[in-house]
Amino acid sequence: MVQPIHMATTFAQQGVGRHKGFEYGRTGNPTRNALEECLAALEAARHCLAFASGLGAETTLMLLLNPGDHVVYMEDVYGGTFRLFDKVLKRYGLEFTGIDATDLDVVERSITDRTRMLWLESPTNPLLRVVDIDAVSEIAHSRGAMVCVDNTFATPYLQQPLHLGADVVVHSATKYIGGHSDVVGGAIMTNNDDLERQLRFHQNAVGAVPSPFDCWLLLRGVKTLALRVERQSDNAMELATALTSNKTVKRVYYPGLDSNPQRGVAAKQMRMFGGMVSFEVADEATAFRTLERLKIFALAESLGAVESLAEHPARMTHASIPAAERQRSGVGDGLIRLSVGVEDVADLIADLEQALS
Ligand code: P1T
Repeated sequence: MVQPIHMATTFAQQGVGRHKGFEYGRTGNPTRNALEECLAALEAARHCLAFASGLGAETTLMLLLNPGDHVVYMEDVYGGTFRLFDKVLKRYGLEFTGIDATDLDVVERSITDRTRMLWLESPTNPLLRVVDIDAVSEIAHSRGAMVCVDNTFATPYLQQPLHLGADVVVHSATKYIGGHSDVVGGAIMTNNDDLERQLRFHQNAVGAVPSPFDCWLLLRGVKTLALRVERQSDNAMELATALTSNKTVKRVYYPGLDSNPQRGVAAKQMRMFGGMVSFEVADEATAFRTLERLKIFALAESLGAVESLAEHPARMTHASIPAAERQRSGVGDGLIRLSVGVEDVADLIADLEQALS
């Protein structure tokens, strides 16, 4: 019932090149294989490759591209993803254009002859905007570009982008897949055999692989994914609704609210609306004061675990995005992001209300 943790870094061979599937720990490991099989099944994918972190997975995927290739990305993405594109990969000749991918005309216009990939997050971090994965994939494919969806916020339980037309899915497994704030990990899923061969080569060549113990923790955590995410989604829906009637709150971002313009797309492609909620207060000082007053929500980066967390994107998770760009994509100084946990929702609402009072 429980996968062993195979710590071996190397495996004895019966003759040179004759072995039972494993040679060297970076190349392959039985615990990692078990994790990859499990995560592939969750995304209903033919292939999964596990990595040491979400960014390790993203970097390895992007190294499949060549200098001069163009990537169009949804402008509202995790700050670390933006930093990887802007500060690292641009130096290797890749070109990036950030767009509002909720507008299909903008998607159409942003694709050039050199566009190889569209990079989507849905729901996005931190504004929970929802991109129509099916519609964007159709446009991208008609122009010869592939679609990668960072499915971290939705989880494979709520949304399966490969079924919606995407070519590749990436995850920060650190979040909902692990679920307990005790392991950093990443994953890539695809149904494309050729892409899998290239990724498998790069996984070994680049070496951003997870430890056997980390694979074991992810296997353990993911057993309760559905239970956790259902509870978190229920809690988030109630909490977002309560926030809409709080007078200190200027705006609530949650795809499940009737007032959300993307609710229809979210309902079409997601089972529930997820455990992340963001909201705006008047300014940075009010946001800081609110965050410091919270008692049940911990003030911390990251998300997706059983414990509720709150953070300030502009100064924390998205601080690596230049202020002007941040403001343009709507991540203001009064924005607070919540990762809603599995606690009693009445306690969570009471905590927010006392902090906002
Ligand atoms: O932290 P890491 O496992 O490397 O994953 C990076 C990453 C990728 N994609 C999304 C959507 C993410 O949210 C993250 C990491 N995000 C946080 C740490 C955060 O607090 O938003």
